[in-house]
Amino acid sequence: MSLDLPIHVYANFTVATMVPRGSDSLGLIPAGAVVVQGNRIEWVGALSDLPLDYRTAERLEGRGRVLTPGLIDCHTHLVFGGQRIEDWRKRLEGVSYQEIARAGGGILSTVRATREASAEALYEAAADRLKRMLAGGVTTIEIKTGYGLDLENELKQLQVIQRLARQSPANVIPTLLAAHAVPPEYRERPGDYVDLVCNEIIPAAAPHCVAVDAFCESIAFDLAQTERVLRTGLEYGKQIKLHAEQLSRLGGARLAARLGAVSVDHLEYLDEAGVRELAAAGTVAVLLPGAYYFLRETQRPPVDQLRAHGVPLAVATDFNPGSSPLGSLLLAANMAATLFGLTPGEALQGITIEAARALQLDSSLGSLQSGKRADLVCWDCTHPLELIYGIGAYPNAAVIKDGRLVAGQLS
Ligand code: DI6
Ligand code: FE
Repeated sequence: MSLDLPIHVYANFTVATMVPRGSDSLGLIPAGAVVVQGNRIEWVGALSDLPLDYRTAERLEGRGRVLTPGLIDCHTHLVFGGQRIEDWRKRLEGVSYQEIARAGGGILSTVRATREASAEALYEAAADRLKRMLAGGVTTIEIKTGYGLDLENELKQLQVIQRLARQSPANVIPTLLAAHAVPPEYRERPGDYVDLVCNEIIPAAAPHCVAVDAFCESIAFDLAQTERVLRTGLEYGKQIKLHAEQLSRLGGARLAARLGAVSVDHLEYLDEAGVRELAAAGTVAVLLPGAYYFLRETQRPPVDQLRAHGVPLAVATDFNPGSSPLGSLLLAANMAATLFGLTPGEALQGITIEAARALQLDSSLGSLQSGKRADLVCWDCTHPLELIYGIGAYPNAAVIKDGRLVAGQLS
């Protein structure tokens, strides 16, 4: 601890530490205090136990308001051109997501718009989305590429993500998703596109991303193609993760778990054998109820089995223009409870500590514990589950990133 950094005591808050204790999944401390020095959390506990050293430090009075860790959105596609209102209209008339994709719409229509857009235009649109999410309490966000699908445009998306990382107070984690769909110029020879991804795009992108992801699905990449992409990601020292079992059961989740994936995401069609493999590998299951809702799916992920086998459950927005134009992580958490059957406590864990685990950042983020980064949100409410219970009706947030106020007001 460096003694010259200023100390702040967040005093008299209802602190949701997100460190579970017995039946209390939120690790709640009523009349709690969090001591922050510089960008680190120094101490967390009941205000009545505050060590003498901190009693004269500057105080921020909570008056019973809720303090949580900064929220973490561990799966988004925030950088894209255009929108997909036309797809949505067709789906409401009964055309399926897969039919639209096979007809050259869907992801490929966003690829066209993203290729046409300048890096500047992509940045401006994504920065605006990110700013709103930050104001809603999201201090860490994973952002994928996947709408470029060639070397130049995947790198263009990564540059935009890196610029967001530099310019936004949020902690931005870039993921390469070049294997999101087969681009039109490779329509008749998808294997050649996988060659391009493995031989050129991953090597060029590796210095600029943390993880490599793919979409294992009938409208995207099969198991063998997915395996090549993930193994190449591993060769380049990247974390791997996978969009798996969203619309059908191809076995992608099992493959990814065996390869050591940090997370597998969606999982509506996962079976119990797959659940066992996730548990054995310690892979996090990332649930994306926004896509389930927006595509009006009916197959729900096997939450009871995942819970019974002890698989960590994270929740994310999957923010993207096609299947989940969802800008609220709190609404994703509400949907995870209402539509998928997570308990409200699990849903809040899913967007804090478990989301940190899905990004392998749980040693420094995701809970209020001494030694972790001082990413906190002060909410204008008195119970932490008010965050999950509301549907688009959220308490004001004062957002603190690395010890500094970056959105809202602390008064
Ligand atoms: N699954 C998803 O939910 C997003 N990508 C994926 O593989 C959707 C992307 C899109 O429809 O634009
Ligand atoms: Fe996704």
